[in-house]
Amino acid sequence: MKRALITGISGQDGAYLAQLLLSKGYKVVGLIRRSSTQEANNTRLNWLGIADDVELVDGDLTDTASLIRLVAEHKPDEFYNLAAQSFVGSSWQQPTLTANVTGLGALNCLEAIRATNPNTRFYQASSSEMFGKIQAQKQSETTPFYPRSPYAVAKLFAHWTTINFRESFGIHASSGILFNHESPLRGREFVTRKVTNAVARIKLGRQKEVRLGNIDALRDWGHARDYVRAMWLMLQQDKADDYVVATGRTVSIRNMCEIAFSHVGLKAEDHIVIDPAFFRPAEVDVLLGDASKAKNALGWVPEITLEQMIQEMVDADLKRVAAEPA
Ligand code: NDP
Ligand code: GDR
Repeated sequence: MKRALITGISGQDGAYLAQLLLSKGYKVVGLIRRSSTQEANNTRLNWLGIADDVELVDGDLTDTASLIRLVAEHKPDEFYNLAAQSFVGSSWQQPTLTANVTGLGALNCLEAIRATNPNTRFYQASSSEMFGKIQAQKQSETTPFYPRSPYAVAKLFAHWTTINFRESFGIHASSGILFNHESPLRGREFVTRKVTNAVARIKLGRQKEVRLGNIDALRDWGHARDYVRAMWLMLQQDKADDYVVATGRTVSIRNMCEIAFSHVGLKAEDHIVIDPAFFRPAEVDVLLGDASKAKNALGWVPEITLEQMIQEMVDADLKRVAAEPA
């Protein structure tokens, strides 16, 4: 039985990745940080019905000793580092925390592997945000980076550290440069889920409008279920490498809103209010990924369209909102 350690298991991707690995017969250990409301750690795992099938262990990405102990104890075949302060907007409010968790956290994981079990294969959750102010119309593994937020700068540190540990110590360390991916398990602060949740609440008469920032930004959106499959495929290769994971289609926030509102027979323009509070100090205007390498080397292609995903998210939010007290 293969063993996997996942940091960030309580997050969107951690939950879907745990589900995928369990379906492949893995023993899954998930790192969670101590909180005064432990049940929050299980929300997404419960949603997928797998909370009882994974082992949750205490630790923190900023506490190298906890990572060393966990790798030494569990000797994972595969280590997926998905934990991060992952909200770009918050990274201007908490840049030092973001650097510590999202940047140095990856180094701490790699140090734990290097010190205790160098044969563990490592996956780093890199991000299309590293392309930032884009230097090519379609971004691939060879496109130069231009980060535009403390989050993206921290991810870039983690990305190059992953490559450096591969080249310096021969660790099987791969980096997935994943473009935006969403699902019904997406946090409500991210724009797709903010919109699908608002659509459900407006449809059910709980609110009238949704306040948004720059709705002209363009994103290449996929489904988290498709994207965790790419993570797993990367660690099954003989050689570690870096891969862009994207759909190759870019859509504005405005158009994404139209897809979401029209699913319940409403018009987006009747309910969107532009609010300067949601504009960012520096914006990433457009992202569009070229995932040819992942297609050719891993045989990975996305299976779920943006329309299918947004409709799934709206339907899930309609159920959740209907179950909440008015
Ligand atoms: P989420 O925000 O849903 O999950 C983040 C996870 O990190 C949570 O489990 C959170 O725990 C955990 N975490 C935060 N700080 C710490 C810490 N100090 N120690 C241990 N765990 C911590 O993110 P996603 O699932 O969407 O993303 C997964 C990874 O992929 C992240 O690294 C993200 O930056 C990256 N990424 C995501 C993309 C996307 O579109 N979703 C695209 C590209 C990259 P808690 O529940 O306690 O807060
Ligand atoms: P992003 O996702 O920053 O791309 O990072 P987010 O959904 O937060 O923003 C996408 C775009 O929408 C614009 N926007 C708004 N965003 C939010 N959150 N709220 C709003 O009200 C709003 N109005 C407009 C933003 O300005 C932006 O242009 C996500 C995260 O998952 C990262 O962890 C990951 O690395 C990248 O995707 C790839």
